This record gives sequence, C-alpha cells and structure tokens, in this order.
Amino acid sequence: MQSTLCEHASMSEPQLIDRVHQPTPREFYHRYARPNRPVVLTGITDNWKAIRNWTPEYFRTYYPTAKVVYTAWKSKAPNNDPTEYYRNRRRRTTTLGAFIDAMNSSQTSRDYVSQYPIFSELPQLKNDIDSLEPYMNIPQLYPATMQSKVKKAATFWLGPEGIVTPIHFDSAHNLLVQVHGRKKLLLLPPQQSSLLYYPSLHLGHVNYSPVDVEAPDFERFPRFRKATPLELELAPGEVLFIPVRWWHYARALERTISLNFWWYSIDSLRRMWHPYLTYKLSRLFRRSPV
Ligand SMILES: O=C(O)CCC(=O)C(=O)O
Repeated sequence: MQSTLCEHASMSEPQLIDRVHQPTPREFYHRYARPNRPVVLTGITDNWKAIRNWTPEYFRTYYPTAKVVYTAWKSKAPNNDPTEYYRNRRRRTTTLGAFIDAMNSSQTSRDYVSQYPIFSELPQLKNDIDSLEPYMNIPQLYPATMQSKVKKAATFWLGPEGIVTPIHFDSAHNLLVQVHGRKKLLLLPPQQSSLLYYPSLHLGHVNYSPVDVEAPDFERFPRFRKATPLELELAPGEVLFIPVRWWHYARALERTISLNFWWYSIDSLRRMWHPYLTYKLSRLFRRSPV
C-alpha cells in the first residue's frame, strides 16, 4: 500500500489518502467502507474495454445519435461560485454527437453530461466494464429485488477540460471510476461540515455548500480557513471510493469521462439521519410565499 501526499494551499497539515492496488473486497470493506474512509483503488479495472476504448471521439464515431442529458451552466463570471451554479444550472437533452461537437468547438463551455444512466440508453456498453458489486458487500441474504434496489444505476459523466462539480456530499457510498482524462478532487470529512456552512438550505438541498473550495472567499466563509481537505489526482483506470457524507469537489484536468456506482448499506443509511431530518424539518417549517 502506498500513500500519496496531498496538500491544500491554505492548509498547514499535509493530508494523506491511501492508494491500494487490487485489494480484496474483504480488505476494502474492513479498511475503508466500514470505517467510512476514502481510498483510491488501482488495478481493479485493468480488464475493462471502457478504459482502453472510451474517448469523446469513440462516442462521436459509434454513438452519435444516442440520447444524453447534461447540465448547462451559463455564467459570465470566470469563477465557479456554487450559489450562482445552483441558481442558474439547467438540465437539457441532446445527442452524444451534438454534445461532443459543441464541446470541441468551445473553449469556455460549462456544459457537462453528468449523472446520466448510460447503460439504460446503450445497454451494449455493459460489455465494456466488469461488475464492481463484490466491493459493495451486499448481503447475499437479501432477496433479489432488494439486492437490486440497494444499488443505483451506474451513471456517466463526460465534459470538457476545466469542468467543475461544486463541493457536495452524496446520500450513498460511491465508487467513482475515471475512464478517460485526469481529474483533480478535493475531499472533506463529514466532521468538517460546519466549515462548509452545512446546512445551507437556501441552495435547494442539504448536501450542497456555498464555498468555492478552490478559490474560497474567506470574507464570506471564514470558517473554511480551518478546513483540511484531501487533494488527489485520479488517472484513467483509477477508482476513488467516496464514502457517504464525505464532501467532494472535482475539476477535470483534461477532457473527461467517468462512471460512478452508488450503493446503500445499513451503515450508509445510518450516517444520513442528520441531513435527512434537517431537510425534512426545513420543508415542514418553510415559510409559504406571500
Ligand atoms: O466527477 C465529477 O465531476 C463529480 C463526481 C461526483 O460528484 C460523484 O460521483 O458523486
């Protein structure tokens, strides 16, 4: 096992994330999933055709008419202010060919195919990956219907160099597979949620933060000075385990393709009680518009 040194400009203490080569599912579960610790897994996608073949050009050539849904964010500001993002982003539908042509012809596009369940649209692509289910440790005792509900449909992300996903946390465990291009990620543990101004319900969801973690405005968000993010780079073929409730931010360093695989466990659900209750109470006591 090897650790990578990761440092954030404003932080004094360097932060470490483990990188583990081909762990057994049991080792992964005991050392990472159960204690809710992030890790980069290497060598577990070595046989995936997706890692060898998938590029924007590949999809442009073979699947130009396939439907995709993307997030469009038009902003004149050069930075990535999450409040502006959550207010102005829109979901739009197009074809893969049209999306990739538009991406290739723009230097400034912030359009991102994100969270798209690609295998529903193109089921043949399932042949290009292997199952990551052994790492999800789904109890065999569960009836088949429940086993399939515990996993969410895998989703597909495709975007230009520089595209950003503002910091947020997920309600399930997540294996994020980097398929094409490198990506930079920042992670913060649930214990540092207040430094990210959690809960910021005015953003629309309890799992979003108003802090632009790469260019923090310390006048507005002074508590963020105390944050100690993990910073890492994910290369094609590498898999990042993002445990439930861990805050994560991503920036593509090159044109990017990723897949992610979410799943629930008793433990992941237990860790979500606070956001869930906070959100429900906020809805209950929401002032109705006058
Ligand atoms: O890769 C990205 O841009 C964001 C990924 C993400 O937020 C996720 O997998 O939950």
